[in-house]
Amino acid sequence: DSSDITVVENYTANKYAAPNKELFGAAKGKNIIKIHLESFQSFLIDYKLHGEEVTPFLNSLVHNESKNFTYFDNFFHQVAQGKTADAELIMDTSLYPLPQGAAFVTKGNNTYQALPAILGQKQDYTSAVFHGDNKSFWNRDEVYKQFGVDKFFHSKYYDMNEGNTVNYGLKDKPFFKQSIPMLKSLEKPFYAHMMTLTHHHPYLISDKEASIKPANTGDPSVDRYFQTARYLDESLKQFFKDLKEAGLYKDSVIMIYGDHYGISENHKKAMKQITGEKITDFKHTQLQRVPFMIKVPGVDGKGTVHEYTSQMDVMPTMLHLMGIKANNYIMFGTDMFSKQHKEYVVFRDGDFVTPKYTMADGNFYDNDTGKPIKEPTKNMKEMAKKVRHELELSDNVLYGDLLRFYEPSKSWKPVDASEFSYIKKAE
Ligand code: GP9
Ligand code: MN
Repeated sequence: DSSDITVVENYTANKYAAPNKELFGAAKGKNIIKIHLESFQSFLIDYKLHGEEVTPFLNSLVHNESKNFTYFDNFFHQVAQGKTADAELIMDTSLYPLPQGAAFVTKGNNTYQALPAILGQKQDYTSAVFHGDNKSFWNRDEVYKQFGVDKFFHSKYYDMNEGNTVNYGLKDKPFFKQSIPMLKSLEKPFYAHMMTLTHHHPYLISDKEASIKPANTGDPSVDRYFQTARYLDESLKQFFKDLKEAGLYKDSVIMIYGDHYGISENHKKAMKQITGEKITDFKHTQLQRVPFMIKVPGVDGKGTVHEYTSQMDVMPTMLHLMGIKANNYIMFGTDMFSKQHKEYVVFRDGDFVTPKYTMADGNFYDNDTGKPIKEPTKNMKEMAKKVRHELELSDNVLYGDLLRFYEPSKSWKPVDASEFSYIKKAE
């Protein structure tokens, strides 16, 4: 009931990290372009295959050649069975995914206080999602209404002819190309979420479009993983060029993230060849890093930041950049740029990572040596308990639909799902 939300509120209020003064409001009123890198793990960054960089364009952003980007090299995904949908949930609500199923599907009619709705209500942002797949995949066309997403450009908005599609849907190059006029059509300021798709298991690409040879581990999906990553990298390079030509680059926040792993734990043998190291439970957990990088107009990029961060932290970070206090809402993450940012990364199964040690498959490991910690300290055990408690509180929010009972402290109007529709006219 409504008293349960008070317990959650007390917890998140206590975890809150106050904004970094230099950045609070730094991106207020700027367009936000959020770019989803499907199945992209951080080990691809700077990786060389056959003596070549796999993702030269992303590497150039990481190395801050434009002096604009900040890259977090210790950023982790936190998804569970909901995969892409979980990443979307975590980043737009700062709640944990569910232990079973996808909240997008099973809790698609819940009340949310999501980033698109907050930006819409407080700063008159238009929010839009771009994705070349059927609108009902992952129940997006229902849950986006609860999130307050104004426009959803799905498969019906794109030319999905045979040459343009592979695997789940639209190829990334035509996706970005065709998205430009739709992006231009949005009322400003906008919050646009561009969701790529080609770099998705089983990593299908034609010989003609593959510009790097597969790896040669003998594990076909691992071997092709590098080819679709290269294709994604090329599509991004083209998108940046097109954004510049459209006059949408300079004055926009650009945020790039990986949604989850692409190589599951069923490929440990091949991954040993790729990384040169045996894939222990510890190593597997460390491989759950995905890229996170951001450019804020008028703010110098910081290059590479080593703070331990996760998808959960994105929403409070964005709110603070927009000049909106994150403690007005229920959020389990903390602002990545805050001096008080909480440096522990929680996974759905109760495992977690801190800068010094890691819990992997229920066991503690030392990050420096990768060896098990025989006698975990009292602090470590308490941390493990805290992590499970935090997951339980978040689950209570979703299972009990508790945000129905929570009134954000400043001028909040509950989202009315019936005001949104994603049916394309003449569909
Ligand atoms: C489908 C795409 C893939 O629209 O989001 O989802 P995933 O399989 O990665 O969850
Ligand atoms: Mn995905």
